[in-house]
Amino acid sequence: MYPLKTVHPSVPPFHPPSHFKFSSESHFSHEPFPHTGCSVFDYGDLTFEDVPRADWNTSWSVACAVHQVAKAVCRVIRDGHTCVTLGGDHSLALGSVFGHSLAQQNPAVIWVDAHADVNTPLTSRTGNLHGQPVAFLLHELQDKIPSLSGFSWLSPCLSARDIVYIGLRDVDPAEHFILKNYGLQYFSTRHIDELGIHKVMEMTLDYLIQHSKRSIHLSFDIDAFDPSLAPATGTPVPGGLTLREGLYIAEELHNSGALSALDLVEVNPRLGSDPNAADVTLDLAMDVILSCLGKVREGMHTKGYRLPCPS
Ligand code: 5AB
Ligand code: MN
Ligand code: MN
Ligand code: MN
Repeated sequence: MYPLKTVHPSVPPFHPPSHFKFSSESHFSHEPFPHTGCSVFDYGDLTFEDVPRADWNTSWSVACAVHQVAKAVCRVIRDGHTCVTLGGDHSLALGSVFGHSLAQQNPAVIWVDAHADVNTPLTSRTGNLHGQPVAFLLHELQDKIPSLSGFSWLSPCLSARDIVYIGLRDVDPAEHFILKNYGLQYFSTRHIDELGIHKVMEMTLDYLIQHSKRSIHLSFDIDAFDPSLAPATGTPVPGGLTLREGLYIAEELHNSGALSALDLVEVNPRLGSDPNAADVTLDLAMDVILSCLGKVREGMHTKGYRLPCPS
């Protein structure tokens, strides 16, 4: 039997914050979340103003939306909870990581993704803001970022040494330049092939945590997985993580005890070639979230559990 440790779900006392509601959808469940023993408070959906189609990809509309995300994530973490943010495209991490950094000093970021999302507005060949959030967040790149309308609330909150990438396999030339020249730590899928996911996680946590106690922000882009597992996403790239690698990352982050925020992004139920695409992708996203919150593959039982005896 390995590891020699027994897992009991513990249900910590949970008090839903009385002062805070996003929408009438807010909902507190006293039932432990399935398989995890966690209590869950659904803060509801954020509501965004309607944006005319012509403005969909303008920085202003994205900036307003992610500013709301930042304020929301900050409050959830200040309330003492682990914040799960569901997306939606990866530009939301601009808000979630910034919001996390307002609530807790110097969070460490683990960016699980096929892509490095570190283009600047001047290097991006697509103009997609979801390919750029890391560049906006890094102190080291600030002199390379033009001022964009709507982003005056945002200031860089990460240094290059605060982030580790896992799963990279589609990196633009300018992004590769940035990774190499600014000393960003990354494990591409080739590194995972070489080292195994166990070693990759050990090195990631050693590098980010060392002796200091700091909180972890996991920004998990579903396209890190192989497209055969996660077809309903916008920019699938062949040769991705296996289910077991993805779950191992999530379980290790739960075991670290330091996970304060989780983004699960780039799930788009409208995409994918067959009718099952959305369902399998959503199930996979759910599996990652549950593992981050304490679900373990070996199974679990409650502390006072007794086997029934025949009467
Ligand atoms: B995602 C690309 N590098 O900048 C770009 O899905 C892809 O959040 C970005 O990781 C993919 O548009 C963004 C070509
Ligand atoms: Mn991404
Ligand atoms: Mn991606
Ligand atoms: Mn994508």
